Amino acid sequence: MKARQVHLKRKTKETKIDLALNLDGRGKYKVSTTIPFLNHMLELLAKHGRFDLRINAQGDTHIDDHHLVEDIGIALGDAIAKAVGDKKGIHRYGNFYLPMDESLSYVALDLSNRPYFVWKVKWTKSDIGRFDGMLLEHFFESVAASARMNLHMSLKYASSPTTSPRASLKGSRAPFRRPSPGTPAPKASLPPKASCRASFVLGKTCP
Ligand SMILES: [Mn+2]
Repeated sequence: MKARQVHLKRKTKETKIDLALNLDGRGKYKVSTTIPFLNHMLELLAKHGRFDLRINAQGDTHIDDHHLVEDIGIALGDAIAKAVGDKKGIHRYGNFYLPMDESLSYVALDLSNRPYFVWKVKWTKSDIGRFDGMLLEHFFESVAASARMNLHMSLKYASSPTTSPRASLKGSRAPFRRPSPGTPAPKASLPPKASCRASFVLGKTCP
C-alpha cells in the first residue's frame, strides 16, 4: 500500500514553513519551529499519532508567536487533508477522552470536508512556559479549517492552571489515531497491539 504522505512548503510575508507528513509512519519526528512549546506539542502529536513529521519553520516571532502558530496550523491541516486523500477505508469519526492528573479533556472530530471548530476550554492562566496558551485555540481552529474537518475540543474539568492547557492539547492528538478496518497499513508501520488498542491511527489497522 502506498504510504499516505505529503511534503509541502508555505511562504508568506510573515512565515516560511517546510512540512513533511507521513500518516503511515512510525512516530519519527524532527520539528524545529523556534517556539519550544510548539515543538514539544508537535513532537508529541507525531510520537503518539505514530506519524512521521518533519517541520522546519520560521516567522516573525520577534513581534509575537501569533503568525507562526497560525500558519503552522494551516500547513498541518493542509498536509492532513492531502495525505488522507480520498479517505477510503478509514474511520471518518474519532473521539477521545484524555486524563492528565486532575484534568480531563475531550476531543471529537469528523473528517467531513465541512470545516467547523468548537472550543470549550476555559482557563484562568494560559502561560505555558514562554508560550501563550491562548494561541492554542487559533492553532486548532486553523488546523480544522485547512484540514476541512469538524473539530470539537473541550476541557471537562481541571483545577490546576498548568495541566489544563496540556490536557486539552494532548487530547487533541489522540483522535488522529483511530484504527480502522479495510485499509491494512504497510507491514513495517503496524503499531504495537497495546498502543493500537488504547488509541487510534487514521487509516491504520490493529495487528
Ligand atoms: Mn490570526
